[in-house]
Amino acid sequence: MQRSSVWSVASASRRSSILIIYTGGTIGMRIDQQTGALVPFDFGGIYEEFPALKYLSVDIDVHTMPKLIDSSNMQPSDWVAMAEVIRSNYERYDGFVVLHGTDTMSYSASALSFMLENLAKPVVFTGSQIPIGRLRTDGRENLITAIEIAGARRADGEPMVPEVSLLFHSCLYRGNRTHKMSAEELDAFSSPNFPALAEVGVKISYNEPLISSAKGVAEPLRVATMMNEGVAIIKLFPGIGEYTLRAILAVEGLRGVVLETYGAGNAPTSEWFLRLMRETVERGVVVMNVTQCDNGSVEMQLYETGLRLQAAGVLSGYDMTTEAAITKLMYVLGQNLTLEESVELMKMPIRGEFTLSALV
Ligand code: ASN
Repeated sequence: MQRSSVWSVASASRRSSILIIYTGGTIGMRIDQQTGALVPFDFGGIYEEFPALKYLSVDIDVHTMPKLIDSSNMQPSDWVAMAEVIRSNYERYDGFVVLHGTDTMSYSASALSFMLENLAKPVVFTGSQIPIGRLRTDGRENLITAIEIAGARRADGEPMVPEVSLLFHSCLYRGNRTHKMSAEELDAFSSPNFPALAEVGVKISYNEPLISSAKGVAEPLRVATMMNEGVAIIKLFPGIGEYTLRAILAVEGLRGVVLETYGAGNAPTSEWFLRLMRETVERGVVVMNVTQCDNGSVEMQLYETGLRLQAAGVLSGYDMTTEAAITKLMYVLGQNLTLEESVELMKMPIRGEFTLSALV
């Protein structure tokens, strides 16, 4: 660890200690000089590689996960492993930066937002589109900015962003509001229904009223380690067949479904479809309605096509992303709760994952 007396983090009077949790992804790739192939970068040598980090008012340690993965291989067991690293280092550090592949980063950030109960410290996810070992990498800026945000404090010394967030390009978003929207652009993430928590320009401008406060967190951190994998995402399309849908919904152990519907939460009103939905709900499967649209909220009261779905017992996912809805289902159904308790939790925003004003 290296020290510097240079002050650069907004409103911090003492140095922050940050743990970087490196999970893999493009951000960690550099070119092997001998073979020319992309190989994982050793973040242990972070100060030698990025001397500029010395000018941030933070002390940095790095925890490299035992197996570095392309995030397409991410599994709920990896989320548990990440959450455990945060739990076991929670008292020692002021904030955490998770270096993660971009492909499933929104799923992981959403999952961790639910799994880390009573979180009162920053957990900032970031990654890159171009490997850190390439000249034009976006990883360097993303990494440095994420570290700065994880270490930033408010005027009263409280952490600036004590929640699970995702920093990419020039925006910091609430993690469970994000979606990877581009396979090519450097500005690869969106937060379709919630404003950015901070905008990164010459300065980092925090949107403080939108950011969770650590003040109301009275209980110690608790990590939920059971994620129920008996869940499915079903995207409707004109022509979706009864046998196909029936086969998916008949899967043994199915406990929750995210149904991606049209527009404001609309679905076909054919007899077979609604009967199948009703039967599924009556079997004790929690069915959440989210929209296929890029933004906006489910409002099942708006059209008959939504009302019929509501009458069949399908729950509104309001303006939740699919990523937040599926990981929240895994988290809620992983707790030892009754069906009624699970349904109640799904109907409430528990980590700011949907907008209360959209409730009617
Ligand atoms: N496939 C990579 C990953 O998600 C993509 C990236 O990180 N840009 O790990």
